[in-house]
Amino acid sequence: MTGKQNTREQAGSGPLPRTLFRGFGIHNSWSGQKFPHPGRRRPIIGDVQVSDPRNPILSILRLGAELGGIYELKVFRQKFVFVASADLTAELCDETRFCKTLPPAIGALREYGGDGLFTAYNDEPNWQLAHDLLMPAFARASMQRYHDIMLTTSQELIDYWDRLPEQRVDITRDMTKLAMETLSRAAFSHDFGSFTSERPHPFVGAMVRALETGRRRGGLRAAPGGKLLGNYLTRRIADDHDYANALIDELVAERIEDTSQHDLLGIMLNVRHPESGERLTPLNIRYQILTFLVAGHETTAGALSFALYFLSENPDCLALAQQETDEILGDDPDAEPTYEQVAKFRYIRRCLDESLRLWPTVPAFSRRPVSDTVLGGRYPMRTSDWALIMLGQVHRDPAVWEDPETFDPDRFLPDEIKKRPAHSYKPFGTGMRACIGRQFALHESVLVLARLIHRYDLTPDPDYVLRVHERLTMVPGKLHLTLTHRVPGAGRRPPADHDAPPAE
Ligand code: MNH
Repeated sequence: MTGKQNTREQAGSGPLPRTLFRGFGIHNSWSGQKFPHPGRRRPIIGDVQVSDPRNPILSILRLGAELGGIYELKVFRQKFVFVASADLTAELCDETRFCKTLPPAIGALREYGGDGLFTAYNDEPNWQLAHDLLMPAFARASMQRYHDIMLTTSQELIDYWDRLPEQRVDITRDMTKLAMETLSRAAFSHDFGSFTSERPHPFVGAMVRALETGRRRGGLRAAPGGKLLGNYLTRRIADDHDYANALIDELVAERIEDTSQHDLLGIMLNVRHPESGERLTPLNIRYQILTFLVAGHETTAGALSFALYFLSENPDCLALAQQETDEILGDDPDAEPTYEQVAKFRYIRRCLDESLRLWPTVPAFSRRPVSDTVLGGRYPMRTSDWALIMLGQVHRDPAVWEDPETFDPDRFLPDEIKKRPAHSYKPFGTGMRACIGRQFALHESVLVLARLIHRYDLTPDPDYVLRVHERLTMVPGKLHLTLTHRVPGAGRRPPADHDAPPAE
């Protein structure tokens, strides 16, 4: 956390007992309360050895599996509290009592994201300003324009796949290209040419390195010598940061003269707030561009990749989804869905929802109380205390989800959703700081899935075992699928020789 956050968010006050010595000097001390933690804790360094620094979220999910609805890890003087149960999550999602906070790893991202939408503090004026200015860019009229872009980029993907000599494709790589291209064209009217090169755009690699370093530096803050090491890490990734900034300059430079585009960048550069007349500053615009590049593509790429993985592993679900595309799109494998048709792929949407249940690509978000309170009737929380909601666990809480490891899209039938308690499914976060791009991501994902499975059958490698990678977000690692062209509607049609007279 930066000094700023200390003054903003650590001003704990109120009637809770101060446990002077037990929690003293610990960041996020929860007044010295102890929660279950994994393994044997070492003096001073705490649980640092049990978690894997390269895959922190995956190792926490593994370690936390047996620890119940709330547990902790301590790394030097930094305590992390994790919430894994649906009932505590529902409480933390109550906006009258709790709000978003930036844990150290996200706080460290402010070096790149500044007061951009994702990394802004709740009360920073630029959050409200950018939110008000950019919300219309996600309203229905804008989505219609993005729809056409999504059709074009998905066609480029299809052309690229159809040209390949063998149709065994790297799904995560190609979904990343697709989502990057869609986002950059929709938001910035910029073509990155992702499908004309073998590798995804180097921006992704640069950002992975830069943000990973930020995350590590955030984790180091509470360690002895952490600051020095942090400065070293900062210098090491300076090139990546320069690279990202140059890219952003390029995006902006293209547009200084051209004020005709009403995309996200056009709004940021040219539109004033309807009431206050305020505009975003050039520095804030830079933060927003980076935020949208990062937040807007890998999350969606991961969601698409997991959905394709689950469909390929569940042939019955794939068959039902393909049948739906045949009903809506007909027998032409090149058919493009209209904007209105995208909302009609109900079964495909359920497959996507179910994928995001099992593998939410943004794996966690953080909450803190707006004033001192008690969580779950028994855990006092001061405003300086915060908890990470671990979606991978909440979405498998056996109190809510029957047979939670099974991929079953029908959990998202309207009647089933109604039966579940509120806030038991939160892949897009919650409240005023929930995902601004949710509709964009859902529209893109359903459209792309529909087109792809309408056109292709998907065959996984026979010995593939899902291995999740932590990049900026969670994505399936080394996922290859073999595509075979299908004949849409073939399953429905009577045999080809149905006109022939009976054989006897
Ligand atoms: Mn998105 C916030 C998940 C796609 C832009 N996004 C969030 C949060 C989650 C999330 C969770 C809340 C984090 C928190 O509380 O700290 N987002 C997703 C997922 C997908 C996704 C799972 C795809 C699937 N997000 C997108 C897309 C865009 C986008 C696409 C842009 C076009 N998301 C954002 C922005 C925020 C955000 C911007 C921050 C919003 C705010 O705080 O005002």
